[in-house]
Amino acid sequence: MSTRTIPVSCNLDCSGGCPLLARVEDGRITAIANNPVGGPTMYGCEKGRQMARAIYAPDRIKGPLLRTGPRGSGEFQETSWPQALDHVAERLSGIKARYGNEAILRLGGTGSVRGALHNTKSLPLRFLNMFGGHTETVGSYSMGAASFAVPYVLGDSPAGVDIDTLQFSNLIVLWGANIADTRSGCATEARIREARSRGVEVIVIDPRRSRSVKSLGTQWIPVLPGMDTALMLAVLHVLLEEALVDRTFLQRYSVGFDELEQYVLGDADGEAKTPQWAESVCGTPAGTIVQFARQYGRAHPTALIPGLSIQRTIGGEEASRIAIALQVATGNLGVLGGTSGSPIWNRLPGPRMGRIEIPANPVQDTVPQYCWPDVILNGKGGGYPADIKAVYNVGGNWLIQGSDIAKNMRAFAQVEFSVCHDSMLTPTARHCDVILPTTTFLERDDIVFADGGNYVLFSNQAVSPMPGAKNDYDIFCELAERLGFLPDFSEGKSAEEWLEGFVADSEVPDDKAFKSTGIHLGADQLRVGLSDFVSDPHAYPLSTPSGRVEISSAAYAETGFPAIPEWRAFPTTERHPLRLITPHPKYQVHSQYNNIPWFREQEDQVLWMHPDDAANRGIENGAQVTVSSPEGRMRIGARVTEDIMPGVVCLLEGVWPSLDQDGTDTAGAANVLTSTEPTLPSYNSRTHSVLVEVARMMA
Ligand SMILES: Nc1nc2c(c(=O)[nH]1)N[C@H]1C(S)=C(S)[C@@H](COP(=O)(O)OP(=O)(O)OC[C@H]3O[C@@H](n4cnc5c(=O)[nH]c(N)nc54)[C@H](O)[C@@H]3O)O[C@H]1N2
Ligand SMILES: Nc1nc2c(c(=O)[nH]1)N[C@H]1C(S)=C(S)[C@@H](COP(=O)(O)OP(=O)(O)OC[C@H]3O[C@@H](n4cnc5c(=O)[nH]c(N)nc54)[C@H](O)[C@@H]3O)O[C@H]1N2
Ligand SMILES: [Mo]
Repeated sequence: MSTRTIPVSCNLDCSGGCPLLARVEDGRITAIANNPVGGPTMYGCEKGRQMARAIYAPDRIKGPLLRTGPRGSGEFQETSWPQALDHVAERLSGIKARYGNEAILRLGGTGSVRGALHNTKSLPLRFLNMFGGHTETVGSYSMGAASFAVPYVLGDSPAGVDIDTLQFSNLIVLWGANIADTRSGCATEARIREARSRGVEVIVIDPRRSRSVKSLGTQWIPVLPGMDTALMLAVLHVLLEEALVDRTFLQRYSVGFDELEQYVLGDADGEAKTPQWAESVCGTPAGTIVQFARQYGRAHPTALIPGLSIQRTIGGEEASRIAIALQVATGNLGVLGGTSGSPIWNRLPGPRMGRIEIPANPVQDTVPQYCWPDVILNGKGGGYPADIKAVYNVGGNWLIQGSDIAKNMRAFAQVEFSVCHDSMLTPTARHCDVILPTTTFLERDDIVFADGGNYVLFSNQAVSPMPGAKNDYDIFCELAERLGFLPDFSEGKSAEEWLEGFVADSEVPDDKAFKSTGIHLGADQLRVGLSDFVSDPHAYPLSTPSGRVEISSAAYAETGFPAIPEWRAFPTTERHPLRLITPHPKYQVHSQYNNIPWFREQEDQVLWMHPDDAANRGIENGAQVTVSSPEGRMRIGARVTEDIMPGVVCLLEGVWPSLDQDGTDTAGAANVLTSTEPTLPSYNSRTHSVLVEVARMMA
């Protein structure tokens, strides 16, 4: 029997590549463990360690499929690779000839998004742009509102910190961040635990008592979803009243605080943003706000770590802006142990390394990602730049991960042609015309980037591709050959040659060591973004119009929203008096692995509900309930628990739906309830601003 231990990396979309070791016996993965090479703080989680269950899952697609029944029926016939590829090439050429390249919409991208080569975003972009272009979506499900708003405040300087700098924090505030589940880098949880063991206070601000509160033993401050801006205004009110604002810091590094101050004090609109005011808006007790603000104002440095959740709301743009203002007002931006406050708080460039290039898209017009089904359904008549006729989906399951599943199904039904690369027959794949089965990332070599950390990983191929599956790269090469642009697409290189070229074009000194250890660590692990600006704002100005942090932004005001971050109301209605949040599952990345029993069984899919809300509706723990929103309906079991605030209900995202005849979901697929109406002005996701009603099911 041959046994090998192979350095690999997780390539899932949870903000970090984690260094792992795969044990391979007789060509089969038998175990996956942490790779100790990254030191004790860098470790993976069960999603990576149990990944073999996904690789060997019986429902891996075993060969190309052509649809035979109605879309979504699941009726397909198996076909050969040459036939499937001929068919795709022919249909794409036909669409291009009849309607132009803008009629092709690219969907997906996050499946394997950290790879230098086998990247489910870069490869289809390279392919489609070389084919003559396509309609591209802009913004993102993850952090669209923040990506839009933060540059108005900070310009384009990387505003992240290396996670190891948390060793120097005196207070850590997880503002809508649930690190125990969502990871946000492979060392984040370890660094927070380490801080706890030093006696540092960690505070979680969240509508629910999340696993982070429980497993990290932190303080929990409840807040109604989407109301973080209001809560932050009240925190500022206390800081101002108690002279805990760092005026020197503000003056040196920012513009526009006086305008925000007037708004906080109520000079601007007659309403002081006091803790009492905030209590009525946010559901957070006024006394708790005062206590928290004092603690925050006095502890220095404070790492304010916003989750991306706070900007996946109506007004998420403002939450992103005011969180930065708080860190400036308390002198915590750009200092060791602090953060910028941006929800994109951990992104700094990693080690220099080559990667597959994306040529410019000849089709200039773009459409908002969050509204892709509206683009398909309404086209030019609805004010969008193109009439979409074809969908090219690689590494995405947006039929169910996009908001409003019923609308997404209508959109898929309307296109003339759709193709999907995936390893599993996802609900999105079931609605496509052609499915091309792909490898998963342990079936190929790749270089894997972390989102923020100063390291890069070499993930060695652990096993041969599963029967019938091909790498996305090879699929695109074969299509490019049929369409006449293979020499441009592949540049005559094999996958191995691409990877060798990337390493040659990198700062990695020894490619053998890189492959055999699986990691290259950059020299400095304690980088603080914006520290040069803080050391000398004249020598290192920001790229904002003023060169400083723009707490008030004239450029932002041109979007039609106020120059300063103001709170936005999102009132409940009589029909839908509860607020639904749909956080990310611990044991899945989104919808990935939901079809695999072990992962699905780690956590019950139930609706969390506060005892008061349950009692008002005659609902007992474990009862079956219906959840309804303007978009759809679901039947599900209720968990009655004090772990969630009154007025809020919670359902994990990522479940594959099971729809009744009338469209009611019985599996717990969150997006039957959500809406594609975006937050403005960024046109991005608001999946944490959803109103629903819950009712007991009659026996
Ligand atoms: N295990 C796992 N890890 C993941 C992912 C995954 O699917 N599974 N997905 C990855 C991806 S792509 C992303 S974008 C990130 C997402 O990272 P986040 O957006 O931070 O994750 P969420 O789970 O949506 O929310 C985090 C916490 O915020 C709370 N919350 C919800 N709404 C609000 C609000 O309005 N205000 C406040 N203060 N709190 C709120 C939720 O209850 C939850 O506990 O996670 C990444 N990590
Ligand atoms: N209600 C609600 N909805 C949400 C969210 C929420 O918080 N609440 N979060 C949103 C967020 S932040 C995000 S990022 C999106 C994510 O939504 P999606 O991008 O749809 O994410 P996944 O479900 O992970 O789907 C990725 C797909 O890629 C496939 N895949 C993996 N590796 C490869 C590969 O190498 N090649 C190919 N071809 N395919 C591969 C997987 O099998 C899977 O089907 O969901 C969003 N949807
Ligand atoms: Mo995301």
